[in-house]
Formats: sequence, structure tokens, C-alpha cells
Amino acid sequence: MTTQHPGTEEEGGTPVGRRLVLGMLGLGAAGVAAAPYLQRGLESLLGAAADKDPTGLTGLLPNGGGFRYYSVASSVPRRTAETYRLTVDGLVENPATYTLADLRALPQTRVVRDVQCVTGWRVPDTPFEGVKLSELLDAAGVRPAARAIRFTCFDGTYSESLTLTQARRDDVLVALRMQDKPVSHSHGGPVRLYVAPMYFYKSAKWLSGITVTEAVRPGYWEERGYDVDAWVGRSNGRTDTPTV
Ligand SMILES: Nc1nc2c(c(=O)[nH]1)N[C@H]1C(S)=C(S)[C@@H](COP(=O)(O)O)O[C@H]1N2
Ligand SMILES: [Mo]
Repeated sequence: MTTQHPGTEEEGGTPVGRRLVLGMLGLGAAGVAAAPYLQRGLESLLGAAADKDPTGLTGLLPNGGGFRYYSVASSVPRRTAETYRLTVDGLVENPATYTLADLRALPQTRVVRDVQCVTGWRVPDTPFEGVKLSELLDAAGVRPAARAIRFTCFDGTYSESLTLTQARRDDVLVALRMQDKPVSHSHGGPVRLYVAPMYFYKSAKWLSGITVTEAVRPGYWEERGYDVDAWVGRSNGRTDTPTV
């Protein structure tokens, strides 16, 4: 049985949702457009609203830059440079824990590709930068029996998976930057996964754990019917995506 991925059913209800959210914030669409000098304050206000919105509706507001905000958790704790940790464990010779500074000190790779959500929205040519997942796996020393990776998140709920072969691709990043800025809290910062060739649900936000496993263990959306092999255009997501 497939549970609908958020956003799938919201298209028809978009105007209502948008009015509702703007109403909740005490803003009108005209006010948003007419006060560019408020943009910075507005962005943090909208960011705060987005952080509390499991529906993705606040992602329709103008701070999203084409992105829609998704979180399956109703609230997500903030992690800073001081408190963030990423653990690498499982079938490895050298389990490790990285701080944000540790990750920043490693070679950074930049990948610029279209972001494609399985529900149809797309953000073209989006730069991501960070450490190649393959570098962290090499540093950990993957054991011969290993075939897959399980990713966990500090939202306490979401998880993802990749085969080891997919995880070793050059366009799979442990991303520290997105759109030439540090990954914001709403976008899964300070560190999210970026799996460029696959639908965006593979790009786990608020990444906190990388566990090397013997076999694929389906992640959050995969347990709910979405493909583990989520190649854009070649998996069970919507294929009627915009072509321009
Ligand atoms: N931890 C976590 N990661 C997640 C999700 C989520 O709900 N929780 N949603 C996924 C989905 S379906 C999409 S489309 C993208 C949305 O990323 P954005 O909020 O930066 O647009 O994050 C993916 N990673
Ligand atoms: Mo998505």
C-alpha cells in the first residue's frame, strides 16, 4: 500500500492553503510583494512557520525559491556548529564521529543539478557542496560483507537508504552548502544528504547517522511504497514532470 507523498494531493487546494498560511501569519500576498525591505525579517518569520509545518504548505510562500518545505516530523531540534555530530558506524573498520568543523576541513565537492521532487516540482541548476559520501566510506573502511547504507536523521523519524554502489557515486554528497549558502535549518541543515540523480526524497535532511549494512533497509518513504532505486524519470514517482 502506498501512502501519498506530501504535496501529491495539495495541488487543488493550493489557493486555500496559501491564503490560510498567509492569514495565519497576518500577511496578505500584496503586503509580501510591497515590502521588499522586510524580506529578511519575513524570511525568518516564514522559516519559523515552515519549521512548524508538516504539510509543506509554507513551501509555497516566496521564501522557498521554488522549494517546498517537507518534514515528516512536526518539529525538529536545531543543531549548531557546536552541537552537530555525524556518526559513521556499522560494517566498518573505523567507526567515527564528525563535527561540522571536521566535515568542513575535508575536501569539498560541488554538484550543480536539477532538484526534482517526486510530486512534480523542480528547481533547476541548484548548487550543492560538501563531502563526497564515498570519502567518508573510504575513511571508515567498509567491510567486505557490506552492501548498503542506512541514513538516519536528528528529526528522530526520517530515514533513507542507498545500495553501496549508489552511495559510492561522485554525485552523492554529505552536503554542507546549498544554493551557495550553508544549508539552512528548513532545508535540513547544518548537514543533509544530496543524491543528485534521484528524486529529492532520497536527500535526507538533518543527517545524523550513516550506518553501513549487509542489505538495504527501506527508508521512510520506501516503507510506504516508493522505490529504493529512485532514479529521476525511471522509478515509481510521477513521471508527468514538467519538461521545460
Ligand atoms: N529528514 C527529512 N528529510 C527529508 C524529508 C523529510 O520529511 N525529513 N523529505 C524529503 C522530501 S520528500 C523532499 S522533496 C525534500 C525536501 O527538501 P526541502 O525541504 O529542502 O525542499 O527533503 C527530503 N528529505
Ligand atoms: Mo519530495
